[in-house]
Amino acid sequence: MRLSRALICILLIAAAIPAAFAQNIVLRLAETQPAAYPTTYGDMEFARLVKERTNGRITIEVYPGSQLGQEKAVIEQVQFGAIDLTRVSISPLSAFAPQMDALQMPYLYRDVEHMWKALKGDIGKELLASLEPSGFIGLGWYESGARSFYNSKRPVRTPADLKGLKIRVQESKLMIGLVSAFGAVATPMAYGEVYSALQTGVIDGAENNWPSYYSTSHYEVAKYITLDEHTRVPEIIIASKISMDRLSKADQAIIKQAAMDSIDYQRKQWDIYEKVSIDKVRAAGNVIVEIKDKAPWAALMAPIYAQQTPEVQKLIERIRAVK
Ligand code: GTR
Repeated sequence: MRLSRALICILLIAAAIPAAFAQNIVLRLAETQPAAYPTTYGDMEFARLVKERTNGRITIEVYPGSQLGQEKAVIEQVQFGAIDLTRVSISPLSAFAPQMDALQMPYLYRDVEHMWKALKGDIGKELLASLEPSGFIGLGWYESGARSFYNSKRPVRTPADLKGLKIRVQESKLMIGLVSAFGAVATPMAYGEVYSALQTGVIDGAENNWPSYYSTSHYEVAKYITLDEHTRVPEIIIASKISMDRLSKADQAIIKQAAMDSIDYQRKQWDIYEKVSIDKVRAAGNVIVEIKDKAPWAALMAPIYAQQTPEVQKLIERIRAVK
């Protein structure tokens, strides 16, 4: 029996379809920030690069706005493979990987470039790799500016003005210690609950970077912001080791490289959004207290440094030595 050419073509295509489908992979990425936010823009760029470099075979679906849960719960799910990827702050991640605390020490970096030199150099590479025994594959870092205090009660000009204020912190031991060392009452709470807690007076204030202060509308209910810039807390993209182990080595490499290649894009988006946030908050008439001399603030952080494990102390020394 001779098959016509057309029939052969149809048979070949039909045979290829299941194979192509079988190869298609969809990975879910959880993002706590809204769709219009620089970390989410970074996630989208990461997803775009993966799609392009696998000719559409791997799709990363980005779920912004905490659709897949609040950060701590998401990290747990990534650990046991229920969520494939997430972009989180290293603050909550440090509960799962305490060495990460080295990166969020108060008044550690001389400036933003110092932080990026550490992240892009050996220290950053080692810290990404150090996550594997905890069930994560560290893929890359994103910018998150500097964090400062804001509250609904009064202008804070000195650390003494923070005394007794109930300040929300991320679910991080280091952050609880830090805020307590300033004399405030640290209240750990998920990000998504902070707005109503401020509004109802359950807490007096919180601390975050400009884009978060603005995009969450916290600035509308906590009018006093003090630019003490106590920490720079990098954001991180992590994958579930369980999810990554299911992929070929070649696909793992594409994903790792794409995450790294999305960093510069995210940093640019960060700068743009940070400026917009500052302008919007100024225009709203908020009270912005500048801190010229941060030395008295930094001095209060000595006990936090003293409490760190030898492993974190060593990392801190190495970060400080980065020129
Ligand atoms: C933001 C960060 C979020 C979240 C939040 C918080 O700056 O982008 O991932 O950690 O802070 O304070 O909970």
